[in-house]
Amino acid sequence: MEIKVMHQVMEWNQDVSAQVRALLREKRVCLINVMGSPGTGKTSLITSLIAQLRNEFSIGVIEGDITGQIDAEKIAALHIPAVQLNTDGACHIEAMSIQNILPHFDLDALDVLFVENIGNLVCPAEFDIGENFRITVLSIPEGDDKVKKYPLMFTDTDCLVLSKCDMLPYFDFNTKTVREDYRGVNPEGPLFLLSNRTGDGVAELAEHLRDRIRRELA
Ligand SMILES: Nc1nc2c(ncn2[C@@H]2O[C@H](COP(=O)(O)OP(=O)(O)OP(=O)(O)O)[C@@H](O)[C@H]2O)c(=O)[nH]1
Ligand SMILES: [Mg+2]
Repeated sequence: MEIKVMHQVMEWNQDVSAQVRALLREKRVCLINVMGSPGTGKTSLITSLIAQLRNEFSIGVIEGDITGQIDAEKIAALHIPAVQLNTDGACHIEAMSIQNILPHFDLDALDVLFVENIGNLVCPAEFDIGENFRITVLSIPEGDDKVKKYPLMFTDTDCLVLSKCDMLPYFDFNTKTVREDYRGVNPEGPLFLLSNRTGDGVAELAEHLRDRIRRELA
């Protein structure tokens, strides 16, 4: 399987997120920026959501990683258009990279473009990539203190997903603590508890996204 691999341009000097947003608005494409730690379950979540949403929306994925094309291969195996972005060391994706990659998708045919950001709870939250909305993923094994320790990732997001909830019996993870901390920094933000393994909670998140995507595309 041939995967298109692009590289992040580092000598940028301008924020082009507004241009990305304008183009996607014109093309009626909803960009969803998926952020969270390495291994938190971002690719698994995108895969779960593709299964739920692909009947209604035409979906594409940009897979961000420091190097390699493992995640783009996983998405392409689902017969979903996927481009791998390698940042070659950078800890976040920049709007300029999205702008460079967009011509590799048939934007006229696309409704939803997921971007899996680099696994990192800090830097991705600081960079607007032209997204319509953001999903922050936090998995149970990471611990329930992360909202307090990395607030920006939970403040500057439109939705918090607690993933790997099938692991709750094995970790001292207090969902009430996370819920309260999240309320404190993001009073309006919805929170979803789900498992990509068992499928619990995935339909509820998909329903929420369906509504949001329809509104963005209207
Ligand atoms: N038990 C359990 N494991 C999960 C769940 N979601 C993902 N995993 C596992 O967690 C590991 C990492 O999942 P990925 O989806 O690759 O995580 P990621 O955030 O995309 O990782 P990077 O791209 O490396 O940052 C894999 O072994 C998954 O099978 C879940 O809901 N429950
Ligand atoms: Mg991944």
